[in-house]
Amino acid sequence: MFTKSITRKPCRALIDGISTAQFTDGIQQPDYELAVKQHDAYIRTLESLGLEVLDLPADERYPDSCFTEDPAVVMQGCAVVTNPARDSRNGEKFEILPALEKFYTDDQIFTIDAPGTMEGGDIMLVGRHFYVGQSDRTNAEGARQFNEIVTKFGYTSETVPVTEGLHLKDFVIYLENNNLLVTETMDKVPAFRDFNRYIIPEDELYAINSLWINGTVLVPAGYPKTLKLIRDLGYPTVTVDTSEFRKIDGSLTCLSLRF
Ligand code: CIR
Repeated sequence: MFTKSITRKPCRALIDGISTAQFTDGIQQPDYELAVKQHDAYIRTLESLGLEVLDLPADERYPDSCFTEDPAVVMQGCAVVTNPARDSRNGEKFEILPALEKFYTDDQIFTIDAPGTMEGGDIMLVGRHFYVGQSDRTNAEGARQFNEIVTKFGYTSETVPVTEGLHLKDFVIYLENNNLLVTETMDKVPAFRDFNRYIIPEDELYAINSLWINGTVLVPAGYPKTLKLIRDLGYPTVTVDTSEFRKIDGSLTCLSLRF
């Protein structure tokens, strides 16, 4: 069960966030005002599911800083400050640290250091085992350092190649109860063979990044097939509109740290 979350308000510079969606899908820059409303609604949803949310102030220096999932990985008894791969995001690691210090002592906070890179979107926890996506953002050295840290706290980890795009959790997500939502590619990954795997259709791939919170699943608004699939699996669901974040490749898990 999660009891806490760390989020950060979107900044006006959000419109200049890193985006592949704008090129591949021909969509426009995000609407800042609408993004703020969607972010508020997201926080209200987390609160309604029992989380106490620390919502950090907007930081105009970092267009993508509302995606607090990336500069840290949090778990019971340990927090890892990552080393975001892109220059425009790297400084977010310094800004997330004071927030982590509210919940973790100095001996519980670790860092991924160069030449290691890592972003939290590549890290998926199942029980006490981490799947670490090796992607353009998380390299082998980052994964190695992460493994060394988390094993001290009774966790294990293994790497999984990310060959389709940004982060691991855009292509596979764990919904507890041994259930995974996957792409066709992730469906074939040996590391996932013992899970119940549900392939999300091509036209709804964005909805793979749904978010389990204390038994309920948040699903991005506008993906009816995925919503039905998740409901048919027996989960209560809440739809959350993330249209403005999608324009800069952001989705539900990216918008918070949960622990
Ligand atoms: C980026 O490219 O870094 C941001 N525009 C999107 C980050 C999304 N984060 C995530 O999936 N964890």
